[in-house]
Amino acid sequence: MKRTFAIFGALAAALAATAASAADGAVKKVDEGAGKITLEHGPIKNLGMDEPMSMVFKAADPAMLKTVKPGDKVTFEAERVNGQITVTKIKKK
Ligand SMILES: [Cu+2]
Repeated sequence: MKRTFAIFGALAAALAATAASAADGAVKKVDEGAGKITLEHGPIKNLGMDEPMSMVFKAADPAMLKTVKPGDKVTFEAERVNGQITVTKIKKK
């Protein structure tokens, strides 16, 4: 029983460490056909990106690409999903 709790605690700590944190960005390009979005973004701590850059992200849900357009300033969350850097949440500022 004690062992079960120790494993659960370690798992909770691991999940907390990889939890997505919100990042700021600007939409450069939206490719609905490919389900991808290009964002110019600030630091994304959970992905180890400390420098601002412009890059392509996969959209977790293609529907989210209809909510933003090039030029929009956004806040978003991104995570590595099956090896692909994926936007899991995006919101126009
Ligand atoms: Cu990046």
